[in-house]
Amino acid sequence: MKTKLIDYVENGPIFITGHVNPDGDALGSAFALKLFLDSQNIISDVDFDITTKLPSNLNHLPYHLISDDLKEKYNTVFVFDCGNSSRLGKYEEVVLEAENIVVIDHHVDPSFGDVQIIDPHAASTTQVLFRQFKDENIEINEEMSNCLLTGLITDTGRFQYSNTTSEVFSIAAELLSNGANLSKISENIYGSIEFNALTLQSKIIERIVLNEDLQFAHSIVFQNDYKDFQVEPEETDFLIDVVRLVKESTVALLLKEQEDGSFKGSLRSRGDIDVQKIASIFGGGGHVAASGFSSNQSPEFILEKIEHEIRKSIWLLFTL
Ligand SMILES: [Mn+2]
Repeated sequence: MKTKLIDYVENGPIFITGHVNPDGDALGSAFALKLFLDSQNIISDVDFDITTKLPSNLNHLPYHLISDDLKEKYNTVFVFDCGNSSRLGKYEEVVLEAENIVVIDHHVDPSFGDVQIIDPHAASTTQVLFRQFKDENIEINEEMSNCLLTGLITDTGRFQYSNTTSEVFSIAAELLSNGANLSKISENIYGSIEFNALTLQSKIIERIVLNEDLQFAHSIVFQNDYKDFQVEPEETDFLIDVVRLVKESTVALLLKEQEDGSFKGSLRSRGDIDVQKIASIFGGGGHVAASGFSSNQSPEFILEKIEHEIRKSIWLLFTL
């Protein structure tokens, strides 16, 4: 089996993508590869299933590289940060029909792909891609470094989560030597929130409920809130971070109502409770400390299910 990216780029046309409504890691890794291929005069298209808009706090990334004219068929596709093909959204078919599917990821055991370059212990997909670039002696220029660093920053919660290893810092150091601008990226992602979004945040704080027995904090955003505060839904990814601040909680949940009335849940854990397990009851997934899911059930039903699962986990931890 070939394990070099460069071995696959001859079989065009090439498509680069990642999970639906991509985050800093999916975007950063996809753009880094696109920039490399561009530098080699290798033609490729990059796009994602974006149901709303790309978030403004990641607009230091080269958004202009997204192709607006896609082909019907691609022979080679590169998929980033996507553990399950259903997470490709509208591009699932295009990807699965390709001759070569190269999956680069840090999710546990992606369920598709002819070639999988994966490390579930890596903090970010950009970390996996960085190693791949190094293995293949690919030069990582300033722009590529900014892209790779973005995934590293967002997926480690700006170098704070437990996945922040010494290797993460070594990679970050090398990206900085290559010209990556840490302070500019951090300021754009975390240091500035639109005033309207900040007032919406105060509403979300007001709605936080703490279940002290279960050490579980949760809050909720409704479609009406987006209208009332004139905030675009894609600008609200940071809201879970304020819910997880509650010191008395080990598990945090933010439910976000979708346009069709269903709910998306973001789960965070800072203890021994595996939120990936909890998300999986609703068919969702992610990582031990951060996961997500979608559900057509009512918030009351979702909360009851989650509380039941937390109670079970606590009981299991106690009896171990
Ligand atoms: Mn990721």
